[in-house]
Amino acid sequence: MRRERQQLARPSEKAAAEQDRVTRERARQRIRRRRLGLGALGWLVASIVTVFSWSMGLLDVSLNAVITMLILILVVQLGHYWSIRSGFNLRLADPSLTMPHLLFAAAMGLWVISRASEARPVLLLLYVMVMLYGLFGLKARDYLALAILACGGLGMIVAWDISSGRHASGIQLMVLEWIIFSAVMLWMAFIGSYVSGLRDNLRQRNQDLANLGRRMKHLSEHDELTQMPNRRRLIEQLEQAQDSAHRHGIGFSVAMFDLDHFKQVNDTHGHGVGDEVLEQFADRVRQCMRGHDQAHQVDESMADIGRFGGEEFLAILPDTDLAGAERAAERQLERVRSEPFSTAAGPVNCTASAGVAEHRAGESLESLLSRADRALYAAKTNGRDRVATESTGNDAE
Ligand SMILES: Nc1nc2c(ncn2[C@@H]2O[C@H](COP(=O)(O)OP(=O)(O)OP(=O)(O)O)[C@@H](O)[C@H]2O)c(=O)[nH]1
Ligand SMILES: [Mg+2]
Repeated sequence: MRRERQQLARPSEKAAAEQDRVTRERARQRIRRRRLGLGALGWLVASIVTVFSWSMGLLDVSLNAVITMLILILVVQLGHYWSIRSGFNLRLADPSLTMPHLLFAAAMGLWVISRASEARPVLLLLYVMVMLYGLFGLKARDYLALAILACGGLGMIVAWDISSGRHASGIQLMVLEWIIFSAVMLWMAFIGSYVSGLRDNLRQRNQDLANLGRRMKHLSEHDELTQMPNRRRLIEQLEQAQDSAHRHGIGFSVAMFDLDHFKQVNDTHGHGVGDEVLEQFADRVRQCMRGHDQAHQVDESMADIGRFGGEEFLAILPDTDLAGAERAAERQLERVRSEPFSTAAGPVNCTASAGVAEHRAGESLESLLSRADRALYAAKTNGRDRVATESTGNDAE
């Protein structure tokens, strides 16, 4: 029960990353559905033109063949729609299914063109229109392969027409058609590779921007010297702990640490050595908070600790009462005094004091922090290198 409540209070980073991935995948699926709708519109136009050409006697095919073609197109479109809707496409190497879609379009287009006579030049334009669909979805290499396939396919049709004596009167025209079609296809492959380059650049920039955003967020929330959460982040974490206390009844305590006579360390050894002591102090309290299982545990609770100010550190201990917080703080101080800090100026002895306070229901953060601060002051006035609570402070006064 205790663990479950902690999960509620602070969803793990893994779950947040998974949620992020799911949101991104959903957005991609929406784009795929939109592109499928656009493609379906292209198919509709191509089908209407094909049926119209057939009704005018410009296609050498039977009614059954036309109906079969239309049914096939419909089935493929519905299948494509279903695979995106059900998420089946996500199991495939290319979830957008652009290449299979275009291969199908190429097969259909070549078949219609092979059955056309005078209407062939016009129908070739339709073929180009269908190929445009791949411009935004295919990699440059795939697009070039598709263009070569289309040129080769049309070349075979032309060669077959010539060898079989069909359209014998217009051989030059057919060859010219093929050359122009090939030129257009290759030109589109070139444009496709350019667009693909632009897309890659855009993706890379988005990625860089997202990384930069993450880096900025990290910098704005962490202290440069110790890499610990800074005051701003600690305040956010305190607000979360307060919210959790309000909503789920999970109380928390805070422990404020301050190095003793740290000014002397700076004055005696210099600011650089002072920085080294601060860094090592941060490492020690971090390790100490982690406990044995590397899960940031204090007694059974998850703890946050960060640099609250110059040489002042704050630990937030969820689900921990005053006595538990005192014990945790004692352990920290024990670890700090256990051995000197190893610095460029040699070993430096430095202790710390701590003031702890337990959050009271409905209490503001200002009030909680000022109670912890008063307790810290009491620890200092009572001789330093010790833990104090607010009541210790009263005793001292
Ligand atoms: N090296 C270094 N020193 C810092 C940093 N931030 C604050 N300080 C120093 O910390 C010292 C704090 O001094 P005081 O507030 O007088 O406290 P103290 O000497 O630790 O004495 P008590 O806390 O009362 O035991 C000052 O000398 C600050 O310059 C920092 O990032 N690096
Ligand atoms: Mg100090």
